[in-house]
Amino acid sequence: MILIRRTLIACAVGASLLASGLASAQDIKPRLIRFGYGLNEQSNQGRATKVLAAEIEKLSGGKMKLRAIGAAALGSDVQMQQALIGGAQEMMVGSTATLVGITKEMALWDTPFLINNAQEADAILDGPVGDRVRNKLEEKGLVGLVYWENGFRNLTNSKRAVVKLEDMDGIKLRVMQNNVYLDSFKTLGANAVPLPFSELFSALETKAVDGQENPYNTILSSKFYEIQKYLTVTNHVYSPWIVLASKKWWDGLSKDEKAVLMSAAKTSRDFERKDTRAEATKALEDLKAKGMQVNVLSAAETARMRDKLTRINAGIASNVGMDLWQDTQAELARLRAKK
Ligand code: TK8
Repeated sequence: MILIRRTLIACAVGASLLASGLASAQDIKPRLIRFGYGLNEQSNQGRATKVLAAEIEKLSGGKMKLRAIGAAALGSDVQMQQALIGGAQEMMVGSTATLVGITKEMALWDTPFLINNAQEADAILDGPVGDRVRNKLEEKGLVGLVYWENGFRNLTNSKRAVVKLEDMDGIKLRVMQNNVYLDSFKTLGANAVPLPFSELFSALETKAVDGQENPYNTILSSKFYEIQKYLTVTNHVYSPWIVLASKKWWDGLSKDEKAVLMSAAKTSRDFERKDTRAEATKALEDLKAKGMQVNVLSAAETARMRDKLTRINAGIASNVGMDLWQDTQAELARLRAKK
């Protein structure tokens, strides 16, 4: 009898210990953040994601944990955006161009030849113009934290070297899922087809499309050199990425948690831009070494390209709003006059 009693007491004590053990284990269980991205782990996107994860872990003292999932394993940019809006996924990084269907002001970043160099990119994206565009996301269920650099986009294809504009005639060119890109490349004579990035490699490999356009870094990290012979340096647009959070989820975070994420996002941005720029300066040589045939579009042909594409600008301006368009032009003029 005494033995039974002792055992019962021991069990009760054991159970309560277990319960309190569980409770404290729950207290320290980190807040898990599923963070999706489209490129592979070895890319500039993958490297900056690691910095973001480490910074969040450090600043939160291990209370928040980023689970990074690359190579579009959580879906294409567009699919992830929808998952964030619905609250099924917490965070992602992806192209601003695929957000235009949600927030029309994002089309500003698709303006051909809008930004001339890295200094202008930083000043515009991190300044009032960039903030204005970023903040527009909130009413659509997204929070834009910071812009990362995707970079200046260049043209690749498997058909022929593009030396003059006419060489683009009939080239089946994959573009991002975005009307500005679609119109731009149709205007230039290409047969533009919108496709998610996650389907691009196999579309190029099977020759469903002949070409695509992306920064050097991506042509390298996604191994497009294996299936694309020709690279034409066009620098036709500066393309940003944006780090996003689900607003549904964000609204449930504490002030401290939001501050951790914002600060970590800024650290990741500063790293990402430096890292991307360093890689871009070497990437062209790497791509040549991998066997790509590279040509730089001449100044005269670039001028023709610009000229044709100014037709697109009026449409972008009315899409993003005349006010934002004019403020951007004024800000750029101010930056250019400073020099
Ligand atoms: C990766 C994309 C990519 C973009 C594209 O998910 O789609 O061409 O440049 O970086 O966001």
